[in-house]
Amino acid sequence: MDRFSITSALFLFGAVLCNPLYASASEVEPQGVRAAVLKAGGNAVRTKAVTNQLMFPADSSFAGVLVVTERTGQVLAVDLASGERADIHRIAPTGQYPELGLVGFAFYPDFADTRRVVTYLMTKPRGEAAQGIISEWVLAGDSLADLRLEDRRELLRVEHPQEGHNGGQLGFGPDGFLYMAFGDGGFQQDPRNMVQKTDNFFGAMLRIDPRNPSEGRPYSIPGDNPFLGGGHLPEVFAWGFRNPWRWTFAPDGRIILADVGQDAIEEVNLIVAGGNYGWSLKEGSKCFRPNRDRPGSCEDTGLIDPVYEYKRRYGSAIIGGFVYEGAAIPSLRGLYVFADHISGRVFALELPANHLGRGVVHPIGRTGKAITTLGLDAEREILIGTNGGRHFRLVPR
Ligand SMILES: [Ca+2]
Repeated sequence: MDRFSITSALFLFGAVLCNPLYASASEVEPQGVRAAVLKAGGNAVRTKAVTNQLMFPADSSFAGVLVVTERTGQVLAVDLASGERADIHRIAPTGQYPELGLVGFAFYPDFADTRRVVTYLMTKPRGEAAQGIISEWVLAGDSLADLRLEDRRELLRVEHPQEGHNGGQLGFGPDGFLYMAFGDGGFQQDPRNMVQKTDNFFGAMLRIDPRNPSEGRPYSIPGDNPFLGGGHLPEVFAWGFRNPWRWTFAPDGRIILADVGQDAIEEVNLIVAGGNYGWSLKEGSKCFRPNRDRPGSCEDTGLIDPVYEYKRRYGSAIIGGFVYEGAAIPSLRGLYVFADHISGRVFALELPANHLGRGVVHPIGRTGKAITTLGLDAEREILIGTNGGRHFRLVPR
């Protein structure tokens, strides 16, 4: 499977809403020693088809309503109780490349008072360069049928040399600041070496304060961002990523970021302020292109390796997930659940004490599905989105 094909699958989340009837539930077959332990503990898992209690890739719900975004630029709201759904917004066609589309959505922490949300749109208007646009909106309306995005305020616009590897997740941290992570902008090899240059946002996680515009920007730079004194752009919080396809805040506030590899290694990283996570000098813990900038060497001083990485035997495109906080599968509590798009495997990771440690993975099993994203329902149970729009919940066997 071509590595770009993952991206064609990443934006089909909303299709589930148009196809509420699904095939029967599909079993996850536990593999590996720990999976047997999980099973022995009475907590073996399987996947159960769900209809439309979904939120991909939105991070939050409000008043029982979930928001779903699609690659077509459509934003939908779904009433969890009734299954009723409504269009909130539809952005103009975004272009043909499969990684384009509405790839991120997040509620402000004070959404209940302000009704504000943010979106990340990747688009390529005809005759123009591809561009990533971060916008703030007000979600107006009182009933499902009335909901609509309005009063757009543009926070950030980044022109891309190519259309791929855009990341997509947006989220507010426990500190109230807005975080976002971009990929290297494509295509393979990071051909312009954009990530290790410090004059752009490619391959970087940003941290901004959109509530307080300042210095001519529609946002301000938090006073403790790591590069205020130089070394990178002041918005940058961490860098060195290839294509961070989904990251999350752990319950303890740590940032867990899954970075899709190119040739050999998929990785899970614990993000620290100012950290350089290596691409494309390294792919995972291995030197990838040691000679581009430093001929004859594999100098990787200061680069942070993943806390967990896996090779092609186990999959070819990581799908980041969440630390499990649900109640249905007690043995997964506190573990970071993630998946692989190509192999269909689902894993649970015991995170190490810090970003320099190594996690211990427990294979949960193979789903036989082309997993495109993971989500949470209102009870913080794990949802699995798959190519073609089918979605499943991870449940006890
Ligand atoms: Ca890395």
